[in-house]
Amino acid sequence: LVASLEQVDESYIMVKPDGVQRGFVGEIISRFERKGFKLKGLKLFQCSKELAEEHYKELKAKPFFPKLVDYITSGPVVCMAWEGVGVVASARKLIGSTDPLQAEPGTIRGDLAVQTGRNIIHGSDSPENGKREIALWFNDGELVEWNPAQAPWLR
Ligand code: FUP
Repeated sequence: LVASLEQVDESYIMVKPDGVQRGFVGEIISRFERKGFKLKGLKLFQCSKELAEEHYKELKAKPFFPKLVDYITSGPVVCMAWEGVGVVASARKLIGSTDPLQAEPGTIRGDLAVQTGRNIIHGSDSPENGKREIALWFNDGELVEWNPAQAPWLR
């Protein structure tokens, strides 16, 4: 086995309320599994206004901030922690541009969404924010360290 010199990162990925309600949870999880990333945490969760405001605190001054908080708290979200080489940048490619009309076909937003304010999925924008957001959305004990290579089922 060749040791990878690449950075192993963590990304916080979240299916937003519209993605959950439209039935895209399975498809979104599947895209990350197929790419080759490792799931470390997963839950369905109704988020509070306070948590939504903390998650998006860098956008607090934006005119769309109150609507964004209303949107994220409007129903359950699916919270995920994914690990892998370059997962933060790679997830953003899989997800596509913030504005789904600019997102390329083949990306999650490009295939499944229309409006920026209803863009079905969140992905961390830096490895630092990946760590920050996973710590914000998950409690200790909700994240699992495991090694898929040790699974004997396919051998
Ligand atoms: P992204 O990293 O692609 O999620 O994009 P941003 O962090 O720039 O924006 C976070 C969320 O704010 C977007 F997913 C949707 C919302 N948003 C708006 O509603 N209007 C805007 O003009 C920009 C962002």
